Amino acid sequence: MAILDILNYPDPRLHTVAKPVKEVDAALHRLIDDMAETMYAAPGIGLAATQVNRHIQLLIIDTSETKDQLQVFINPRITSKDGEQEYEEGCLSVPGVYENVTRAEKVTVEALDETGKLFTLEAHGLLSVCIQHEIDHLLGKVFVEYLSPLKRSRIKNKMLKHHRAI
Ligand code: QAP
Ligand code: CO
Repeated sequence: MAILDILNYPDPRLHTVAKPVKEVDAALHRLIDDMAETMYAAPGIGLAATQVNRHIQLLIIDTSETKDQLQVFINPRITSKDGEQEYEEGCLSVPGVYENVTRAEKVTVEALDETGKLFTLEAHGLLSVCIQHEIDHLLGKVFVEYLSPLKRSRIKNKMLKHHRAI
């Protein structure tokens, strides 16, 4: 396993639209393992392949307290959304920034698991937010794009300054 580099906002590669996964093979399993190690080390609760500069429709989530319930979503598709909730989101690609975002309360998602088997999941609360946040990454969208232009530009400047300091 290996820890992968995470792209930091405002890296333009975060706006790449991911392509569907064609085959669930050994190379994909290797990427899933590396992404899991990267997410747990951060620590984070969700990571999309886009964030590690791999532009395929793959994301992983673990919202458990015990950090031992990895959920893998390959070629995920939201088939229904319901209600509204506001949640203070963060992102491994925007370190140190936490802002409220309004999203659907409930989502139904269809995806392949790590064995290539199709499953359907109905998610609420944090898991629902996380699924929507990570699917946005696969569409080239970062959560700060839901904020006002002023807030977004402040965050952009903060990130750029931070990088210059390293
Ligand atoms: C997305 O985000 C998410 O700023 C996953 O310094 C977040 O794992 C969905 C993290 C909240 C729903 C609610 C962020 C770690 C992790 C940071 C993450 C940081 C260190 C973010
Ligand atoms: Co994110």
